Amino acid sequence: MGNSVWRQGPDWKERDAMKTKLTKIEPIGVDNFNIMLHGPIAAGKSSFVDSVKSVFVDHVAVNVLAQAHTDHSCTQTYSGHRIEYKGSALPFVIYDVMGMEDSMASKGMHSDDILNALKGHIREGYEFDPKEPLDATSEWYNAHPSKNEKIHCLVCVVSANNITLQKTVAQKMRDIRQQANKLGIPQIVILTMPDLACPKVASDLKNIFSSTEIKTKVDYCSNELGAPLNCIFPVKNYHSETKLNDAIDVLVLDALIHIVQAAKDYLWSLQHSGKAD
Ligand SMILES: Nc1nc2c(ncn2[C@@H]2O[C@H](COP(=O)(O)OP(=O)(O)OP(=O)(O)O)[C@@H](O)[C@H]2O)c(=O)[nH]1
Ligand SMILES: [Mg+2]
Repeated sequence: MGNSVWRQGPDWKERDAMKTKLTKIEPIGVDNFNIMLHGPIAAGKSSFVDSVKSVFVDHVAVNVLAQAHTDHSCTQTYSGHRIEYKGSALPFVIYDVMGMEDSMASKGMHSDDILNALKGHIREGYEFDPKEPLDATSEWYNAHPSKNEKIHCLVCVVSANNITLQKTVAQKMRDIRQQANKLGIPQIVILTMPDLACPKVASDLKNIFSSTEIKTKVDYCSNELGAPLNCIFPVKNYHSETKLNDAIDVLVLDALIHIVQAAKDYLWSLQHSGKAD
């Protein structure tokens, strides 16, 4: 393992400034930035929502959403998570979905539902049915979503520990990526569980940008998903910690700032291309 850095990461002392920055990024033409997470099962999607909550509530939000490892998706319901900070709601809502699995027919989320959700067709509270996507005649189907109900940034969550994606899952993720590209929706990749992928990172998270193991995983992710390297952010979620940790917070905030900024750029271009409804 060399000591040279593969990315100039965020400043580890900037936690509070980064939090303030996030409160000040204003949505353009909508009430909130709508962010949607997707990815394989047990990749750390719900843990990321919990980690973001923890950073802002100033204590570790214990296992509100995340579940211990299983072979099927624990998140079943489509729900948006809103976070309060200093008496006001933060300007983003994070939508958590069911994980994707190899055998689409059995347990995982249907790709069509990810597209339905991206376009704002799925109402919050909907229980995903892995056997079939939401039908347009269902009461849960929103046929005419407003721009406030559409997704403004899609975040793909992948575990660095279990990165070798099943071929069908990787293909599904590339398909979704293409569809989102067609809609012009920006995409960010979050690489979770870096602590399980590199002992040097497990002992000190601040080694993350000099870890060759993590760099290899970031490269793999980029190739496999077709995502540019500068759209991939390693994040360590809160999972066993009982106290906040500056380095965990800074990585979570760094990823979140890029997600929200990508959403803002997208909304700006919608407004300036006359496509905003
Ligand atoms: N060591 C470590 N464990 C993590 C990390 N992120 C998540 N986990 C653990 O991984 C497991 C799965 O996390 P979840 O957040 O439930 O994953 P998910 O993607 O929401 O899973 P589904 O909803 O079932 O698709 C939990 O036991 C988490 O505590 C991380 O960065 N490091
Ligand atoms: Mg989940």
